[in-house]
Amino acid sequence: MYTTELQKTKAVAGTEDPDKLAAFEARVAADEFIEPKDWMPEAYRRTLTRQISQHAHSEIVGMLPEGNWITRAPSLRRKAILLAKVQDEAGHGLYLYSAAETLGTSREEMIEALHSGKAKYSTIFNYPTLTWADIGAIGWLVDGAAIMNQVPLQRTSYGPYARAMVRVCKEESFHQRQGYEIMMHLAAGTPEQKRMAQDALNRWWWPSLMMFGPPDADSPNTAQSMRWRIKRETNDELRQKFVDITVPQAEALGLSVPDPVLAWNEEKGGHDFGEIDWEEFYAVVRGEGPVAKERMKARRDAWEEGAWVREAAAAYAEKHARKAEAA
Ligand code: BYC
Repeated sequence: MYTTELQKTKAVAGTEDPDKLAAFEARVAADEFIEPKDWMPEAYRRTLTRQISQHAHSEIVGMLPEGNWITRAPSLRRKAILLAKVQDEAGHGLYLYSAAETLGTSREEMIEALHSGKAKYSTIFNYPTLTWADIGAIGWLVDGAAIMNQVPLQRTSYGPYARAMVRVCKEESFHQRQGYEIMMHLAAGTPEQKRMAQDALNRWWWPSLMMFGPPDADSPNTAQSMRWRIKRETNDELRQKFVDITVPQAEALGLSVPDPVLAWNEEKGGHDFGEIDWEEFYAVVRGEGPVAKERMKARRDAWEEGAWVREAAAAYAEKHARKAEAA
């Protein structure tokens, strides 16, 4: 069994030293964390840099749809909560960029890859937030999907990524609850408010299911990432769990999930659900999402307009380094 796994890995890792690779594989198999200074196959380093940096970009781009609603939130309490949530997302981005930097790629290089369109970020953030109910739906569904994906990542094989996930998951749980609480208020409100909540669920349901990535059979990275314990559960497994947890939550709100095929399947102990529009998914991945251009423009503008802050911080750090040297 182990030899087979190793052979498969060799095919991916190509020219790696077989002894080092075998020792690495054994550590992963024993559930040891791999740390930044440890030897690792180049393909492992590349996959992690890709996944962690894309995860970081998602957190930062994910601030935009909700940030749009801070000034329009319906009360001071809602504004304060939303402001705190958006700040949390910035923090998640920072832990994740730091975790990715430990693999040897600088933050500037990662951000340049985002701005040039080379690096991806989650498809979900290419959809517009049209009403206040969308903020409820994002917390409930988008943060809910994010937690489902991130809880297993607390046990991912790369130490800095796993440790970043612990705090991220705690904060995401709060985010999910605040979104669900918004939905509870709207769903129990006036008929117009309930309609807004249903409309938000209709628009965010399918994009939330797409967050888990392509079906396992069409996912080029899953098999290797499962072997290296970067991913602990596959895209389809996590998607199924998300559907099974979320459907009763929609029922409790008195809202209906926009899927005519959705039904409990006693035999499999889970829901059957309709086919996801994978053409839409791949179009959004290619950068053709409804508000993709606005999102990238907002990020590029923020980077350019924030240049003076980075320069000031660098000048300050240099001044202190000089002082420390002189002392
Ligand atoms: N969107 O082989 P696959 C948040 C790409 S932020 C875009 O299955 P993998 C929040 C994939 O990158 C939460 N692209 O890939 C923030 C790959 O392309 P490349 C974000 C996607 O990596 C603010 C190709 O499709 N969470 O919650 O094994 C406010 C083939 O896919 C997507 C994370 O980033 C997608 N949805 O599995 C509120 C979690 N799906 O790179 C909330 C960490 C797939 O080979 N990431 N692609 O060219 C992961 O767990 C994994 O990377 C994925 C994909 C499950 C997403």
